[in-house]
Formats: sequence, C-alpha cells, structure tokens
Amino acid sequence: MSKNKKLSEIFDKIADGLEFLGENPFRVSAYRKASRVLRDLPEEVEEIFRKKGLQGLESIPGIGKSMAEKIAEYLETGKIKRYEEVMEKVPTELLDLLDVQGIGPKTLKLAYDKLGVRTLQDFKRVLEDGSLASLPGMGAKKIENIMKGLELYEKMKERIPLGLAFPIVQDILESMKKLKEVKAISPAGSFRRMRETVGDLDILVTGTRGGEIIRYFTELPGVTRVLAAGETKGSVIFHDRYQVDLRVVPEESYGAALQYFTGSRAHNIHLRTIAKERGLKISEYGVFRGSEMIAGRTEEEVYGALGLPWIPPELREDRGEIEAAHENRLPELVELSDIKGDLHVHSRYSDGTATLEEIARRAKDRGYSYIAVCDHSQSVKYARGLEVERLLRKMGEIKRLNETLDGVKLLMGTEVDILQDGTLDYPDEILRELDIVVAAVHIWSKNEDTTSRILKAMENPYVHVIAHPTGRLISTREGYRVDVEKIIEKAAETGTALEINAYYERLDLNDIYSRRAKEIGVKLSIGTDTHNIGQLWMMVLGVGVARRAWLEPGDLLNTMELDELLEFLRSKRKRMGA
Ligand code: DGT
Ligand code: CA
Ligand code: CA
Repeated sequence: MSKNKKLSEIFDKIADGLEFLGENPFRVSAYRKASRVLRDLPEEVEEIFRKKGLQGLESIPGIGKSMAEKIAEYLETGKIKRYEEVMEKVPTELLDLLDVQGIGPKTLKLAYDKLGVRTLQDFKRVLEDGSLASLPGMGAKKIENIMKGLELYEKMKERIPLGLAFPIVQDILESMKKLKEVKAISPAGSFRRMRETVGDLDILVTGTRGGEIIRYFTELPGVTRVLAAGETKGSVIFHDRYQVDLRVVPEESYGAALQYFTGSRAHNIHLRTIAKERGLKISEYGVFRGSEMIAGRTEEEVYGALGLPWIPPELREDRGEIEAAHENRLPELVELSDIKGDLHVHSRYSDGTATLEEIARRAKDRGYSYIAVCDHSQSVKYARGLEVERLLRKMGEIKRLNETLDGVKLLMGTEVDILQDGTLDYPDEILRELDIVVAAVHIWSKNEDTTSRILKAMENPYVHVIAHPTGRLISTREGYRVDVEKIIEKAAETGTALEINAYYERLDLNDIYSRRAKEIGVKLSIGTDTHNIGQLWMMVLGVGVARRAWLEPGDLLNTMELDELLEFLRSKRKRMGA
C-alpha cells in the first residue's frame, strides 16, 4: 500500500477514535480532512518530504502544521504516537461499527460504557436481548434503524455475484456517458476482470470538471447512500448493497490508472518487478524513467513501455499471462461476438416460461444461428420434467417451427438426468433422435460421491455435454462431491464436451477447471440455462469465464456454424459405433 493511502487510513482511524472519545469536533474534522487530502493526493508524500522536508508537507493544501508533523513522524519512524495513544483507549473492532448506518459515536460510547460492548458480537447481543433499547435516548425508531443498518452492513460485507453487479454497472456507464464532461469511462477492478464475484465496483473516468462528474454520479437514481464525494473520487452505495467507487483521473494518466485499478494486485506486483528490471517505475499515474513520464495515456502505451503487448483484463491474475505476453503467445480469446448460439435453455414445456416461438425470436434478435431447447427429463418432477410422450410432442413442434423459421434454428435437446446408477432418464432410442443431449445430476444424497455416475454417463454415445459439472451455486451451495479432474479426463477420452453454465449463480465449470479442460483438449459448451427469456444476456458471463480460462474460439462448441456443430454432435456416436 502506498504511504499516502496508509496515512489516510491512520488519520481516519484517529478521527473515529477521537469522535468515540467525545473530543473536540474541530480536531476530529481536521483529521478527517487530512485523511481525504492524502487519499486524493496525486504525488507521493514520501517524495514531497524527501525533496522539500516538513515545509513541503505543510504546503499541501489542507494539511496544517500539526498534520504535517505527524506525516513526517510516520515517514521517519513508521509510527504515529498520537495514533497509538488513541488506539489504546478505544477498542478497534468496535470502531468498525461506526460504518453502520444508524450507529454514531454517542451510541457506541453508551454501549461501551454501560453494557460493556467490545465487539460486533457483543453489539448484536445487546441489540437482540433488549438491553440496548433500555438505555436512555434509545427509542424504538432508533433501535429499528440500527437493526436495519446492521443487516445492510453484514450484507455489504459479502461478495456479490458478478451477474447481479452487471446490469447495475451497465446502467451507470450508460448514464455517465450522457454527461458532456465525461471523455472516457471504463469499469476497472474485479468487475472488469470478470471475476465470478466482486467486492466493490470500481469505475474510472477522465474528463473535465471532476467535481461536477462526481456530483452527477452521487445523484444517480439508485444511489441509497453517499460515502464520499470529492473532486476526484466519489463513493456510493447503490440499492443498499453495491458499493461503487468512481475516480476521475487526468487524461495523460487514464491508461495507467485503468491498468492499476483493474488489478489484480498479484498482476500489478509482477508488473512492478518487470518495470524495476528495466529501470522504470510504474504507478497509477504513469510509467516513469526517473522523473520523466514515458507512458500513461492508454493501457497499450503502459504495457508497451514494459516491452509487453496489451493483456486482456480477464487474464490479469498472474497465472502465467505476463510470461505468455513476454513470449508473444497470449491466446486470441473468444469474444461475445464469436458466439453463434446458446446451447442450454428451458421452455414452457418444463420449468421455463417462454414458448418455443418466443425463444426462437429472441435468439434471432441476438444474432444467433441456433439455440438448443433442453428441458428437464421425466424424473425431475419438481421441474415438470418431460415424460417421453411430451418430449415427442415437443420434438414435433420444433420440427414444424423450424420449417417456418428463417436464419435461426431450434435444436431439439434435453437436459437429461443422470440417475443414481449412472444410467440416463430416457432410453437410448429416444436420445438418439435428439440433436443435442445435455446430461446433468440434479438429485443426490448428502455425502454421495457423484463421480462414478457422471463418468458412466459420459460413456453413453448419445451424451454430448455434461451440464454444470460440479453443481455448485455461488455463495449458497458448495455442490456435490465429485472428482472434477477425473471428469475432465473422461471428457477428453470420450469426446464429451463440458458445460460452462452461464447462469449467474452457477458459472460452472469455473475458470480454473475450464482452463484445465482446454489444456487436455476437451471442448466446452456455453449455455445460459435460461428459464426466462430475459436471461439470455447472461451469455456474456459465460464468455467471461471462458476468457478467464484462456479459451479461444476453437475451444468452444458455440462458435461453430450450424452444420459444423451438427457434424460434431454426430461424431461421438459414429466413433463409438452406435
Ligand atoms: P474486489 O473489489 O475485492 O472484488 O477486488 P478488486 O480487484 O476490484 O480490488 P479493489 O477494489 O480493492 O482494488 C481495485 C484494484 O486496484 C485492484 O485489483 C488492484 C489495485 N490496487 C488497489 N490497492 C492496491 C495495492 O495496495 N497494491 C496494488 N498493487 N494494487 C492495488
Ligand atoms: Ca473492486
Ligand atoms: Ca475499490
């Protein structure tokens, strides 16, 4: 962490502590202000101090004599005495509770003095057992606010599935682009890297009149709380849950800032060592040789200055991408526009809501050449799985419909259940009549290892794809017990594809396993598992996983033209002599 940021945090903590102790509000706000100034300061205080000493620090707007002395003390000794004094008197864990809406320093002090509250757990206890409510000044309304605040606070500490953040960020970008002051805007952070979950959301802007841009941002519809609003940084909460940080940076540093704030941390640290080897310094402001800035306006420029080609954000995890870039062997990642169809959607025949016609129309609107309708099979009663008779009826309807359709084809599919003994929920005679058979485990007992039944299913010549191979649900369910490595090997051996289920709660297989699959020649198939037609957009999440897995167009079924795909789907049974 830079010294600026570290000091900014220390000053903020001192302010919290003094506030808790009920000290002079002017002192408190002096620390808060210094914290803000340091956070937004473009130069490193360390540099200023080295070049111009204490006087240099004092000349920073917003930093007075006493703050300058504390900064110097920190730079020289690595400590601030005042900070340690304050922290001795205040339980630090308790201070974090000041971030909870509804809990102010007075309330906290009261709980501390009268009820002996020292931790978040303590606080929750006195809230629940009514002892907090019995203190003077704690009305029912206030208690209710605190409870609501705590609930939001805990929710906000959880990571957010990428798919929930996605539409929010898109809306923000769209609104912000309307502002004439905004010259360029981009998401950064884990969101831009398409991680399956995100902490906070980071957005970067370059343009004129930063204060205006930030004000507009903090007033967007959906903002339920403003945490900070300055000239270069705004931080807000959308819909009581999503923290979004927006930074305005100078045009000549836009590429460097985008690079820095996209991360990941591990990637940035590795880049820094490369810069060092070349006698350069890289920061969020640019790439420097001595005091000369040699790059910063675009990311291409920044990577170029380090002798590297631009690296796609999804690869920036320090998982070999820097070495690959160095040797000019970065993959040509698949793009959303390469996708010719969705290979797993549900219709009204089972538990989906759309008719076959609606599905075809929406697929065509998205520019797809095909879409596979894979409803559940008979055993999956809770999802209205199709008995053979209804499946045959559906196949008839698809055939008729395809004759009238232009430019898009419905593929006759199923998401057939892999039963406990590894047999399938439809007989082979039925499976062989389908264009695409996606097989999946939906019902399992608590400690069951599902590996053997999935392996057995892959040996069936009519099974093309294993859907959501691990069964996990992001942040709610771990999935069934399964040896994924064995599944991947068997997929390679039998020519069965593995699914990247793009439904936002699944993203299964994940990036790591998908990459492993590619490495041993397994094809992957993206399906949104859409149950409602408004979810077809989630394809972009599946493509995100694919890109994080280093997949190129040739690694996926969805990039094939219709004929090529049908040919591929028939090849397994041919090879197996079925
Ligand atoms: P998240 O929010 O937990 O999903 O993950 P990120 O990657 O979005 O992390 P965040 O929001 O803390 O910071 C955004 C990026 O900024 C991060 O990926 C890398 C960069 N960054 C922030 N702080 C540091 C730091 O202290 N050192 C380095 N090298 N990079 C940092
Ligand atoms: Ca973030
Ligand atoms: Ca952030």
